[in-house]
Amino acid sequence: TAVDNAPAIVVGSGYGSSVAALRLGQAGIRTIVIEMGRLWNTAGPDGKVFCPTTAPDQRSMWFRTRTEAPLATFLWLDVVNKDISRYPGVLDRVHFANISVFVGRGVGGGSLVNGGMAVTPLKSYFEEQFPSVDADEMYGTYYPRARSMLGVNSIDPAWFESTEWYRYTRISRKHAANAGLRTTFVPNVYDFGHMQREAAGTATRSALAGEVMYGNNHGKRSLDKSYLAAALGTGNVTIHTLERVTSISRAGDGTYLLTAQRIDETGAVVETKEYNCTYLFLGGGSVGTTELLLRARETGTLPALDASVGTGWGTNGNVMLGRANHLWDTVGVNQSTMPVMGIDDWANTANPVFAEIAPLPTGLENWVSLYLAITKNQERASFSWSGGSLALNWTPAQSAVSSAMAKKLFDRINRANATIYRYDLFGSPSRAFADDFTYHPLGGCVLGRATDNYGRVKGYSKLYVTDGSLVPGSLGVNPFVTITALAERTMARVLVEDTAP
Ligand code: FAE
Repeated sequence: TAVDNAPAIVVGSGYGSSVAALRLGQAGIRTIVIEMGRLWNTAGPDGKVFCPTTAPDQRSMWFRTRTEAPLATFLWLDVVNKDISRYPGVLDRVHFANISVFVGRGVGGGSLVNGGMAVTPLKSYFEEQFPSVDADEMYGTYYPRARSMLGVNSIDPAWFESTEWYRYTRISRKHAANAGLRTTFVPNVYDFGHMQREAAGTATRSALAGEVMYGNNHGKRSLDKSYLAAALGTGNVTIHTLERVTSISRAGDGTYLLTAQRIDETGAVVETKEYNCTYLFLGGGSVGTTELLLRARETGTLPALDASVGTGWGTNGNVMLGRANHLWDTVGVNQSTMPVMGIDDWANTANPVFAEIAPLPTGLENWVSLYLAITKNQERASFSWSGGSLALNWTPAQSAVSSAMAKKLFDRINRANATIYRYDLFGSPSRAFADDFTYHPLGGCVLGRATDNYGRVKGYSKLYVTDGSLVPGSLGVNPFVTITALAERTMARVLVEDTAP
């Protein structure tokens, strides 16, 4: 087979990889981005790029015959999930023994499917998690750079107070206030100007049409519209899609050799490709990057990788739950899918929780207040490579730590409002807390342990990690702004120190 050469290769096209691709391209370095998902830019037979959330089709999920939405049921009826045909759809749910991980697949990675919440963590907690990183430099330079490149904006507070589309958020705010809890606005990359035009009927609805997890057809500034568009604009970056990197090794001259499998839309491998590069940037996400490195260490293709590769993994303490409201506390038929507010009880050292007020746009009044709680869960797990596949030793007891913390907070809210939990949302009866999945997989190649302080992988030169696997399992808030800012910091350093002729 022919070998495709480039000075730099970037694996994946999520946050970490998109930053790497843009900064390499701007530095005049020819770069190939290899992404296992498809490019989401062509409309299907219905005239839309992404399928509707309420009527998911093959575009919704990565090679499934049935969708696997986080909310499995409603009133215990199996009304949420639908049969679909196998196709490289945009959302994947990666199953491990006791936890599953939701990830985006396609050019733009998680930015295609996520809720767009663009939150900068508390500086004090960032310092706790990243003691070796200069926090002043992060908060003075790299966070602002990331936010501006990502197109972060905030909802107009006056519109928020008046629009029917955020009634569900205002109800949850009231219930939190009744328990003496503080709420805070969270910024987003969804264009709130567009959203207001959706509400006014002058723009095509996306956030106001229930779209989020299976992609937004309008309004959201996903990476393909920000970093990756700019990367392609340099003229130095090429993106190869539907190609999955399966192995990495090192040639005698110190360059890297990659094997990638190109698949068609049925998932069949149609070509095995070889790539060769001098600089290799891994941005496959916490699971994707850790899998590649662990496999390389365990199968002996990169034997000098550090023993800590595969360790330090956490869920960012994610738990989802719903509360049942009183009949007079309607959340509204109309709900925007983009969350804009969180209950901030992180300063409560006995039980730190940051809980996002999430939508449940079922198209009818459901009296549900839904939340994604981010808890300060200190539990960590490790990946292993055995029998040709990736395993993760996260246990149900480790998830129970998150649920217990969420329960403490929401018991307070329920007491203050004389309300109860909803038990019908997550599959099996009487389950109030969904702690068996995470949207925020973090760690596996932790900064300063598996890599140096800038994401340079220990044991090898010119090999870098730029994604969520650098974060040691917890951030306290949604992770993508931090992943982006850390990648900016890595690229600023690497392009000065490592690529000089
Ligand atoms: P990621 O964005 O996952 O990108 C990795 C890319 O690499 C993917 O496109 C993969 O297909 C590709 N890839 C992996 N392995 C390979 C391989 N071997 N060969 C080729 N390609 C490969 O990584 N975060 C927030 O901050 N705010 C939110 O509101 C938010 N909401 C979320 C909602 C949902 C439903 C989900 C699933 C996640 C959400 N997140 C949110 C998390 C956020 O999307 C996630 O932290 C980032 O996307 C992680 O960025 P990475 O660069 O690490």
